[in-house]
Amino acid sequence: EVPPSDTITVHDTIVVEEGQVFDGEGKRYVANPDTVGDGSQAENQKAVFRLEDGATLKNVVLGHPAADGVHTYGDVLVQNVVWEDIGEDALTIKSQGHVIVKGGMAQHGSDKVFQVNAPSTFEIINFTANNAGKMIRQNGGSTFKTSITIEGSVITNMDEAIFRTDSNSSEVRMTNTRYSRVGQKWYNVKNVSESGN
Ligand code: DGU
Ligand code: CA
Ligand code: CA
Ligand code: CA
Repeated sequence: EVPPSDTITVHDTIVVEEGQVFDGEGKRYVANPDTVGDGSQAENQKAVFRLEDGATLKNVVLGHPAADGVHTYGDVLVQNVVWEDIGEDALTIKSQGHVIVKGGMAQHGSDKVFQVNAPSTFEIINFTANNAGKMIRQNGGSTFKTSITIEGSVITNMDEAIFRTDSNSSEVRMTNTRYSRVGQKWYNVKNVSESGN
């Protein structure tokens, strides 16, 4: 538990510039609901963190309200980041890249945890996801390819699916992962491989 004294209110999206590392040192970041977003299901809220190409975000706790969470632009690393209460969604891949989420946890989302809005390689390693609609959603109606790997993770209480897509070319590989109550698990995913789950 992060003490209230270690909570930082974000009034304007924090931009982690190209190639930079932002280390939150375990502090909790919450959005100013008036300037960033209230964490409801309203679209067009701002991100708490915007990660440019080559950025790393680590050791951050996102508290309520988490607005539109984390937005990624390119190849980024998200390490040991905890969403205590997912906002509109937790993280969105906004432009093409290789996104790695390693360690950390996200819980209590009304709908999506991870939103994929651009072609990508998306690796989720040693992550815990609990209580949301779906863990991963490729933007509805989009037909680009995303290649997803889920490794060594724990996924519980998804109403609808682990991954939902409308794209015939997208794929998921899930290994060494424990899951329960995840709805239909794969929703319209044409290319699935699983081992050790
Ligand atoms: O087409 O793009 O829910 O990124 C509708 C919109 C919607 C996105 C998405 C997101 O799909 O806003 O949060
Ligand atoms: Ca949304
Ligand atoms: Ca969103
Ligand atoms: Ca929530």
